[in-house]
Amino acid sequence: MEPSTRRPHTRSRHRSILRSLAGTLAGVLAATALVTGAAVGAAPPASAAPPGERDVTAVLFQWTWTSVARECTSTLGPAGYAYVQVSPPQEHVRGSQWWTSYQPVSYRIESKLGNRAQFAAMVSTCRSAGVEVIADTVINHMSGAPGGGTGYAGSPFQYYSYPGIYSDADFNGCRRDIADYRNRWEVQNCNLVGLADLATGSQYVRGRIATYMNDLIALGVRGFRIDAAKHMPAADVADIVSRLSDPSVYIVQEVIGAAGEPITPAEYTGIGDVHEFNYGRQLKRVFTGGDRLANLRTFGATWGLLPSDRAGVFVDNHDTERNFETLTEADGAAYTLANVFMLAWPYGAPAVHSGYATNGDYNKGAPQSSSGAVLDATCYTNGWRCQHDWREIRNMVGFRNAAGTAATSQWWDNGSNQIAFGRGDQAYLALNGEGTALSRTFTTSLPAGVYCDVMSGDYDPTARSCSGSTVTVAANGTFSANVAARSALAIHAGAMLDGTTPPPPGDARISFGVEATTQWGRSIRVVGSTAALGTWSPAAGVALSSATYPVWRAEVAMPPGTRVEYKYVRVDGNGGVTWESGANRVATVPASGVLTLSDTWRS
Ligand code: LM2
Ligand code: CA
Repeated sequence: MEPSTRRPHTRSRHRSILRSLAGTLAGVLAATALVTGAAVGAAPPASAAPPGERDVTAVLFQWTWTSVARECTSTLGPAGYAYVQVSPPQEHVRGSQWWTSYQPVSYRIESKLGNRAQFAAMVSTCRSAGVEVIADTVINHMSGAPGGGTGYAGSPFQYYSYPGIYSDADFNGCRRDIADYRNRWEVQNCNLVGLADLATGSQYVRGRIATYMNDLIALGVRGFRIDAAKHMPAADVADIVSRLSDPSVYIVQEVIGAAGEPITPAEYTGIGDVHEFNYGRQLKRVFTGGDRLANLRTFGATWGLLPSDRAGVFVDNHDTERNFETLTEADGAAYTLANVFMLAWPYGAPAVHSGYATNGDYNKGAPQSSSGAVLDATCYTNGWRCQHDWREIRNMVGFRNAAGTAATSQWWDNGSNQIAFGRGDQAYLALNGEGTALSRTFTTSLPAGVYCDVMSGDYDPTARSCSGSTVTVAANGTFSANVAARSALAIHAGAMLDGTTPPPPGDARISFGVEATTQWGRSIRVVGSTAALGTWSPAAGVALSSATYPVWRAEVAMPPGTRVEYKYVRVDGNGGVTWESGANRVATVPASGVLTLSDTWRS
């Protein structure tokens, strides 16, 4: 096999959907206002991008469904992760190695990671926590040579024979291993490391694969990583995806680009996102001294990477942490800082890999009992690394969500390995990749105020407090700080401390805030009796930011002393509007300064 050129992964597509949603939201809202019986107010204002556009995936590699569910509630949802990607859920060959997951023997949802009921419960729990599930799907092949037996859930099988599912004729005729990656036909029709290669050109095989994926959709899955996509012609993948019952699911395809190969990632971008392996490779080069961090100023498509809106990116994944093509968690600060940079930088849809210690053993399966049962993961025990929960990484998810679609601004570097940049007026990162401290007055586009440095501590949105150090941004946007060697400083609008900066006099406003857990793609608006609140028309109301999810918030300036009636509405991905129940809420704009409301959604 050829480690650097096989395994494609993929995830792409939701952002283009979000983007089109952004464009149509105002119009759809205007239309649905009629349907829901709301009074129709003035013409809706041009709508900005909807709040709640989030794109970070946590990859909980080889986690049991029970532990994924728990982690969604305890950590992924509160941190603002949009997705959790789980390991392949179908029945597979028996064995203690992790890679048994990549040798399907049936499409029963019963594997070493849990059974169907546990999978369904996990999806439901994660969705309630605001986290959608991406399933890793292995559809290019079935099990490897030589033989058969019974799969994890008891299904009998033989190489090229999976009773009731596939028989010999459903596999490509090549039957030998891929040897020459410069030969397109061979890469797509022969066996990847001996794995029985499905005839994805066949109608029956396409239909059977789509039936499996649609079963996952019926269980609530909202995205797919398509394993080994490079080993299937793009037309075959496109045909399978066209059969999905929900065309809005997120697709990210594993297509490992490599110099000199005829099959390229770009061939697959019409289907969905494609994993950009050169992203992780370049970050390894830059963060290990092969280039200066200052050159990251232009990192993106001009480096020969895929277009940003088609790229799924990562610092490492389960394969590259084993073949060392990229940084791994064993690389210490370089790894953490590369993840921090990835989450701050507006390129691609980032995935944070979260694995377990292998102690140098490529095959080593996830921590398991003496009888071979994979143990539920508990962070930082039994070798579970939990990169998704490392403070710097976890808190950069909130930074990215707060930054939203803002472009980079105020770039600064020292010509070497100290860099800093903002994301509009929402967020600012200083990253010190050198071995000496960085002491400097930085210039930002942020509003004045006291911010929590979320690299040094956590921001508590309920108490509006910071367990780390704080940074005071002056009215001219500057702040002075010391950034220790090989560390970072990150501040953003979703982690500002209250009451430390007196508002300018006469600046009367209400900070509307409502705690509401929502499914991905949904957003919350406030609508009310005054013009500023859209005079009861949802389309003209005010979109709340999900930066402090599950608390949605937005400030609205209004004449001092005004009595307003208001309600919150939920907007779903199709533009459908759901009003919260009960009587209108009432508040009065203060004489000056901000009135901060902490409401709870009434379902
Ligand atoms: C992928 N992407 O395209 C996955 O990201 C990658 O992890 C998978 O390989 C691969 N494609 C197939 O789905 C892993 C692992 C291999 C392992 C296979 C199948 O990296 O080492 O191969 O899963 O389980 C193993 C043995 C290999 C043997 C093969 C078939 O390591 O020596 O080949 O099973 O029995 C004869
Ligand atoms: Ca193939």
